[in-house]
Amino acid sequence: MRDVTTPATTDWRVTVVGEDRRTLTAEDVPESAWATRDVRVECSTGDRYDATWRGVPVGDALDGASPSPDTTHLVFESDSGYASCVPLGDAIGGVVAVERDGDPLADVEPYATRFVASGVDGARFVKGVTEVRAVTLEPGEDAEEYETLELDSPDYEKSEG
Ligand SMILES: Nc1nc2c(c(=O)[nH]1)N[C@H]1C(S)=C(S)[C@@H](COP(=O)(O)O)O[C@H]1N2
Ligand SMILES: [Mo]
Repeated sequence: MRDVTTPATTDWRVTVVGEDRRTLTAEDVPESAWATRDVRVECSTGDRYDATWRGVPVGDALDGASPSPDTTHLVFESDSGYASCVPLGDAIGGVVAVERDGDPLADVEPYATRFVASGVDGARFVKGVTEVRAVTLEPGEDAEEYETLELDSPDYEKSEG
């Protein structure tokens, strides 16, 4: 399905919300701005696999949206409503992946984007990420209140793991 005028990766769009709001698209993020991460996907059921992911570094994506210096967590939200809330320090080294093991996600999965980061459990690797939001939690505030890990679209039925 590729031709010479269309880049390998299918259409995707992710809005990053800090003090500013910035939308990243497949068209305006060049591959030269991508990074590669080897990240294990591990479910609480014990299923796991290792993969090499390429995509937009979370830190770079965030920088463009002028996050508050008080930011403590990032909320990753999918178009299905599934959402995870990850401590900034864990999320910042991750990527909004658009490729896994050399394949555009959109070619092999029903979603085109996915958050992954080392040291974060697989349940928080939101598939079909459409929004990344910087939030500031008060001390003692529960990150899980910002999450919707159960609500799932059947479109995202796991193909493995
Ligand atoms: N949007 C969305 N993302 C999701 C899920 C989901 O149901 N919906 N399941 C999560 C869970 S519980 C796990 S363990 C991993 C599974 O990823 P895999 O399909 O690559 O094994 O995706 C996570 N990301
Ligand atoms: Mo899971």
